[in-house]
Amino acid sequence: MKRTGALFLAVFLLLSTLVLPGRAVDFPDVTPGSWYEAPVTALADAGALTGFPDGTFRPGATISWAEYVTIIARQAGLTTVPTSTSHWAAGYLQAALNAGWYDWDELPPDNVSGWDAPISRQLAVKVVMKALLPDARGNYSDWQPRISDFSALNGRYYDVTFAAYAAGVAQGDDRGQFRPAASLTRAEACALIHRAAQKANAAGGSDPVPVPTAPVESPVPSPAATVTGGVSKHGWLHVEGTQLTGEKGEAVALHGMSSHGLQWYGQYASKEAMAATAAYGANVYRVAMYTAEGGYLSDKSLADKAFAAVDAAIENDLYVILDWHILSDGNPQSNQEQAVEFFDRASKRYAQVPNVLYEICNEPNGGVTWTGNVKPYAQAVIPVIRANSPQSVILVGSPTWSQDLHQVQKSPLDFGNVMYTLHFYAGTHGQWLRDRVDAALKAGLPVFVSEWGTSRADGSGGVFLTESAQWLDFLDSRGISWCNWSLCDKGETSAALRPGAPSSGPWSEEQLSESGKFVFSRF
Ligand code: DCB
Repeated sequence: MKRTGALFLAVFLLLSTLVLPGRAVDFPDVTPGSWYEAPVTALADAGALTGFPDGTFRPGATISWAEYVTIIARQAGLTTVPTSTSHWAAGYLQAALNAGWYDWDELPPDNVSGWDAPISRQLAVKVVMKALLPDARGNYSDWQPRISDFSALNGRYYDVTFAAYAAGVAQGDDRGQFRPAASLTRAEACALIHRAAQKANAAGGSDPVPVPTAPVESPVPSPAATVTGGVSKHGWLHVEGTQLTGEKGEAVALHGMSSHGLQWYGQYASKEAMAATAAYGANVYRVAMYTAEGGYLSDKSLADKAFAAVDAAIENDLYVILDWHILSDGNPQSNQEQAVEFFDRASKRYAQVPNVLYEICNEPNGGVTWTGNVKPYAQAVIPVIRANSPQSVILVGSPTWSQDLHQVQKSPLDFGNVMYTLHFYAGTHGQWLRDRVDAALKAGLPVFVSEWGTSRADGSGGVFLTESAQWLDFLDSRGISWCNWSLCDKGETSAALRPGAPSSGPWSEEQLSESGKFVFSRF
């Protein structure tokens, strides 16, 4: 009896996934004439969704990650890949991850219970756009003002959200809200996916889009015979006017790589990896010590990794930036005590060492202001560093992921040897941000680009080498220092190395990504 039951169920499930061409699947709980009837029917007819074993669709139920990604994967014709996980959607989820529809820190592959949890709207939009309309674009100035709860949107999803609005795939509710962190119902998800599928069909693969492509040849310079590095040449740095300056009064611009998160890609912060960048002409390395996201706050031993990386840079005669990498913890004040403690320890350890620059807050974001949050934080942390290491140069971020120099300008800090960081991603930030840099310089703010990428602001997309070259020419003409995000082999376009590249350089041309070749040629 039990067996027959199981067999019956198996046959039933099999039948329920088989869709006869041209025949609409009738779900008893899909209301005829409702706003979601057409999308649900179309996706069911296309074989992208099957409903539940009892024949229902459950339009009002919240959709999970697994359900959502599976529908899109079927719609897009993605082939499952074998995995060792027994979850029913594992093959599709792994394939979607491999295809870059989402990132492993958004849905960890080892957190199977998360697969059955609701997917948020911002992630739902990301997945459907990456899968069906990867080339769509929308811009900040058009769409930011039309999203009434824009401040709730995680910056990682700006680009993809603007693209979805511009393509007519995403739309706000009747109050203009996107509600990025909320879940979606199964009916809403189908409507979203169906709209994207229609747009994708309309685009029809017919147009070989004449994208203004970047220069294809990215010259790989041969590593210099002698590595001169920087510190033995320029000694202790200081700031004169807006210019970073060496011991003998010479203008200095630092160029080099930033690590990715040490908790994930610490192996690329090796002495050999840094030496390889120095051989291409780099004279600085940035050590990105995340605070949240599995970083220092939850694992204090990350400080030792960071110090080991700083030591490796010193051995390479490189300047080195010790970066308190706040990101999802957008307000630096939330962990000010830990920052004070960390920088006290670090600046005691490196008190006599001219190599080290301190970056006290990577990217404040999420509704913080300069005068209300970042400035008071800096006023608390800087004196602690100065007490131990009076000469060191200190880098300070600003709101909106270190883009808001115009706020800083109205109320700069009263300390010498401080520079303000400006971060940009060439596929997202253009002339308007360069104009902001010029205005800041004019107002007397020393600017340091401690992080920039050849990709869009989420670390992927592109690469945008033409735009990157424009930015670097701009920085060069103003003597501004920079570090590129990032020296690692993650499968994202901003990474300088291709997946699988060894942690110790030098790397072959095949092991460098498009971005890596370009950036190394610009040291
Ligand atoms: C910055 C962060 C940096 C982030 C890069 C690219 O964030 F400082 O940590 O790196 O820019 O987004 C990315 C990695 C991913 C990783 C992710 C989360 O490349 O592999 O999964 O961090 O740890 C920015 C910069 C600018 C903007 C938004 C972000 N912006 N952001 O202008 O909207 O949301 O992360």
